[in-house]
Amino acid sequence: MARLTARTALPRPPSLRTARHAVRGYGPVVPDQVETHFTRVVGGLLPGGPRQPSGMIRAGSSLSASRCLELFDAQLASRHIDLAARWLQAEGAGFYTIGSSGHEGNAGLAAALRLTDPAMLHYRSGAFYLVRAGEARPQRDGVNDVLLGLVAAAAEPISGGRHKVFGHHQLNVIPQTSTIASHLPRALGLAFSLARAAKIGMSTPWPDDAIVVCSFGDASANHSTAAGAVNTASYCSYQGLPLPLLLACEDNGLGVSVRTPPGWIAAAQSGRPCVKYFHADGADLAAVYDTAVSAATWVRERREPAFLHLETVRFGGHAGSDVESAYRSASEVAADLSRDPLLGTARLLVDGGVLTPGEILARYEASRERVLALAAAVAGAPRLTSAAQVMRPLAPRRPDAVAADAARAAAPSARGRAFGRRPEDEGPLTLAQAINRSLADALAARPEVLVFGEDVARKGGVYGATRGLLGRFGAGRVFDTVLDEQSILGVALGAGLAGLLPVPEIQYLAYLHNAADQIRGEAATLSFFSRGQYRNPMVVRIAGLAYQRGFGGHFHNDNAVAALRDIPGLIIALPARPDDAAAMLRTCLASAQTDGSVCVFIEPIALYHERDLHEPGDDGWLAPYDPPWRWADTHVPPGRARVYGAGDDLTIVTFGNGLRMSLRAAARLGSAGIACRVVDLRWLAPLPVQDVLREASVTGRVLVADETRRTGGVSEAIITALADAGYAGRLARVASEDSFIPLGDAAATVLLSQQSIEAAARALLR
Ligand SMILES: Cc1ncc(C[n+]2csc(CCOP(=O)(O)OP(=O)(O)O)c2C)c(N)n1
Repeated sequence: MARLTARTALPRPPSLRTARHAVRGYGPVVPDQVETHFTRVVGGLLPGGPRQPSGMIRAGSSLSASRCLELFDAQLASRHIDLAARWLQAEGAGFYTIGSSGHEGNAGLAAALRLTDPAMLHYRSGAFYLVRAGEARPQRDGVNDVLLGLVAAAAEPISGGRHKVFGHHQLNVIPQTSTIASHLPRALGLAFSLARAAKIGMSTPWPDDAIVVCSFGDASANHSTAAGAVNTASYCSYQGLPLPLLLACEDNGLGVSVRTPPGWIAAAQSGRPCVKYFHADGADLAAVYDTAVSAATWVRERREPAFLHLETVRFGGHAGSDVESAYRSASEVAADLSRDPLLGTARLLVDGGVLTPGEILARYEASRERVLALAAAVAGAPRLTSAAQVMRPLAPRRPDAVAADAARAAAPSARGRAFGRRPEDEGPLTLAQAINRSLADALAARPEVLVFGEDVARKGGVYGATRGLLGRFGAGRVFDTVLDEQSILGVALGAGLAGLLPVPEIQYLAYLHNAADQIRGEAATLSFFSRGQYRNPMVVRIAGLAYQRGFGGHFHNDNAVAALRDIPGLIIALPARPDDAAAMLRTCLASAQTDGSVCVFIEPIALYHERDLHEPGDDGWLAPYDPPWRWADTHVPPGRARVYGAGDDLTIVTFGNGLRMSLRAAARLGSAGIACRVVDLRWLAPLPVQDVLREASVTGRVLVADETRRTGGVSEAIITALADAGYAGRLARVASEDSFIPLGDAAATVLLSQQSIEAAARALLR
């Protein structure tokens, strides 16, 4: 205690904010209750007996004394990083204080795994990260990595100052967002994909016997995202699908202030089919290590999932800002002190004759000094200072490479096997047929493509868009999934990470919404938070929009795209015509494969089987399928519109079903002497702003015909883009109502129609 008191009197540097480099002394770091308890109890320990002859830390354990000492060092450093985090924040130099104190038993989990086992870590898995860093060759100083994260330094190795995460490419630690449990579907998907890649003869960045580890908290285990992922792991394993996934729940009994009912995690997780449950006391490093070795061996050898339940405590509240005394009594907090994992390891080391109590305290003190000195050294590290710097890794784009890749087809012999009759010889196709043939071409040309979703394989899709693909390409590449959109997207996230090219299907646009975070929070952020070191290419096909005849109701006729449109970096394709669909699907696949893009491909259901444009039987909505030798010429880059007609009176800007209605309206308006040009956006992101501006300025009269909702719909963006660019001509819009879509004929009352487009056009020209 005397030493701690003395340290608080060390001279304070002039100001950490200006101290860019290492400082010789540092400001007061006041010992807290946990530290005081630790030093007092260790100081009172009696020296232990002789070392185990086996070299292990205690009889019956497989944890060696030397490894235990290494892990103790990681635990000490992790504890002191938490201290440093609060100190840095108090000094105005740090931005993150959620710590790992009380959870340091997870060092034993890290030690039970291999460096090459991909890990997605809970934000309290600090000791795990430090152990991993120590295993790299050459060794990394994981402490520095984490400290750089706390101060949002641009030099931080994974996110480059964009977020405080545990992650490092060399360490196979994939960074996670702060959305609890959102990483479990990805972990599930990666485990699935490691096995699936082997089955279809593809390699991944990880060894064949790698296992995926994913840690999370006890409150997080209740989140539907976690529950869904665990259920899907169980569901897959139950069917005999290999799924090398180790789920590690770090159970401290609290989710911020809310108590997890005692025994809940064991009760909820121990009886799941085909998910083996393991339990260990997180304060007992040897027990954690031994149990984790058993769990990892189980997963590795059997390729079956396991749930490792580590009981821990949480010291220091949820975060630095959390006033724990508001919801926990002092005696309750004090009762946890005896379960301090550092104390547990100190006892192991003393009892095992490895260190004396004095040596433990000296080690503790040395670790403290080292971590705080490193913290002082990073306190002034340069941060990101411009939007350009921040956004650089958001969505890298290489248009030329994408164009080249989009023109890549399978060899004629492989195409011959994929198609009985070549699609270019079939004559004009519908939208659904064009998508189907394009998917077949993609499966033939790109061995890493997987096509999956609800009902996509045996049934061939609700609308037949994937019909016949299972038979031609096999169940390894075309498969039905469990009915859980989060898991479907999770499989895509993991498959992309594993180097595959997933093409998941969301059966209806309305059903994207309960899983949108897997695109918004997971897929779209990975490149951003890893400076492009990790990416999850994917092309998510979504059947959507309204106007289905005889098949109504909101959920099958959803026209809400706002939840997608504001996701940074997302590519949103919305083809209306068969030829565009084929070319744009190729673009999306190439963009995903080349740039790692996250692409959403919205397919207008009502146009899937449409044949006609103006008159029944005119076949005006069909289009022939381009043979591969034309793909380079017909390439459609993201963000390029298509223009129909060259009328000088009015520019109609539209997309999707609105295109067909607008072309019909334009024909009628033309008969009345109003000459229109119709712009099909084709891409909702990036929006073809330049094309719209060009076509708008020709006529000086713009009507936006938007089948999405008036509020949050696409027309808002078009009109804003025109205003931003200084467009001074006449401007109007007609959109669907801010309503859900009712069943039956009533749907027409709230939707954009050909009549409303025509009427708005006439009004604009009046
Ligand atoms: C989806 C989501 N909801 C809410 C939050 C806010 N939040 C952050 S941590 C947390 C508690 C998590 O508790 P637990 O999973 O037990 O982990 P612990 O912090 O106790 O280690 C909450 C509610 C969040 N990050 N994500």
